[in-house]
Amino acid sequence: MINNKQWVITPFLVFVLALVSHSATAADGSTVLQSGDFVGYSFWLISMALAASTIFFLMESMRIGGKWATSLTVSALVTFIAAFHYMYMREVWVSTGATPTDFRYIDWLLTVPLLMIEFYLILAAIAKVSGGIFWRLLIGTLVMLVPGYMGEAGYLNPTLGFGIGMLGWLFILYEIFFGEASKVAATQAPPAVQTAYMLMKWTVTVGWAIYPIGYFFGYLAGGTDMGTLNIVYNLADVLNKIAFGLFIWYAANEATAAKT
Ligand SMILES: *C/C=C(C)/C=C/C=C(C)/C=C/C1=C(C)CCCC1(C)C
Repeated sequence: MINNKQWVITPFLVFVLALVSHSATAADGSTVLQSGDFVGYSFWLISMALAASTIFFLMESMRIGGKWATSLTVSALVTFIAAFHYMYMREVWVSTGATPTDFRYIDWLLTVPLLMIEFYLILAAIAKVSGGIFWRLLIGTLVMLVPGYMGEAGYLNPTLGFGIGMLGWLFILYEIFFGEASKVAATQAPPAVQTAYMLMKWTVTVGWAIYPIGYFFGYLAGGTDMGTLNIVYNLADVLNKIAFGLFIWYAANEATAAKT
């Protein structure tokens, strides 16, 4: 059943996305994707996958609803924000061949805290959890990203920025592997939520490692091929943003079905 809300939101989204992607075909031809530009292809692929995921998560948020509505809406916000940024990044790459580092960090500043909050939200959907989980994960993200940006942009020594950023990431990993969040998940979560938590936790460990590795090769180990680095980042975001949302969707679906 399609309800009123869905009738309003779906055409709105299609309109916004059409508007943004329009700019990708400028009249002078400079921003047209060249045949054989595989990095450019990967930018297109992820932009569209993110846009489609946004519609999916929003529709599912309204269908499943209840205690899971917020987690699914946040998944949609993550893919929506990233879809927008990717459309701009794609243009930067296709028209100049430059790496859109600033856009990536602006995107991360919004999407990474939202991804972290998901750990709190999926636990809050099934148990009573303290706000401490929320705040620790949020602070961990900022400690990871802000010095990382300052190091890449030249406001801070690159090694120092990297080192502080790594501590932020380790702090996050500690919380989700051994901290309060992990204890709530292990003792109170139904099986589907435990599975989702486990998959999300490993995404933050393995999937997220791509970014510090890219930083390391790009800034500390004497430079790397920017084309390859961009493809790797683009594919990593399929796991880190879209699959991450799907893990939550799985938990929402199963936990809701188990009750009815
Ligand atoms: C959707 C985008 C995501 C999940 C981006 C994640 C970014 C990181 C995990 C970045 C991590 C970094 C460090 C751990 C050390 C300092 C350098 C950073 C910022 C690249």
